[in-house]
Amino acid sequence: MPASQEIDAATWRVAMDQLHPPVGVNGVALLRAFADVESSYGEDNVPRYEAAYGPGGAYYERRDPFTRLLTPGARQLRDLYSQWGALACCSWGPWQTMYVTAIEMGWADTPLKLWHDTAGACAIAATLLQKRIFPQVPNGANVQGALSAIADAWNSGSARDANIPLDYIQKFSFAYQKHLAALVQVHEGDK
Ligand SMILES: [Ca+2]
Repeated sequence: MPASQEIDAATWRVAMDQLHPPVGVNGVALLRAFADVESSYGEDNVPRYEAAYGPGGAYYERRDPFTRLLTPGARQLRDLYSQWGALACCSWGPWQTMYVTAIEMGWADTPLKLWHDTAGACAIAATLLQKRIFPQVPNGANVQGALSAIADAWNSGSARDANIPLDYIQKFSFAYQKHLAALVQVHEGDK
């Protein structure tokens, strides 16, 4: 297990350049809150095996209901599994990003690098938010509505399905407010 990874200023700069959050939402507070909720801010960033992504799991076995052929996603998981075994079915790093998700977001390196390269993992988390999460925020949502949709999409994969992880949304919203307040305090201190 590596030493806990401090998330430094350079890491945030990498991510901030990529983020265009919904109006009224602070991108850095978002990333900090997810790192907080997912791994106690990098203190607890051990890889976690997600059974749904491995042999016998729902994503690994998913087939087209008509043709019975494996879906492209299932084929991709199997390719990664043949290369990395169980490492391909884990979430990694301060943001606990699934390896396959990181690959889809442009990660071109190993699972272990996703664990150890905090700046790289932060950039991938930012890309995930930008490409896959923000587009799920309903038009005209207020800030709390946007935060709820973002937390729902991050945790359950979709903000538009029946699975609404209320505990996670609440925990995330609390962390977001905490990190936002800390950012404002730092900013006020600059004056
Ligand atoms: Ca959902």
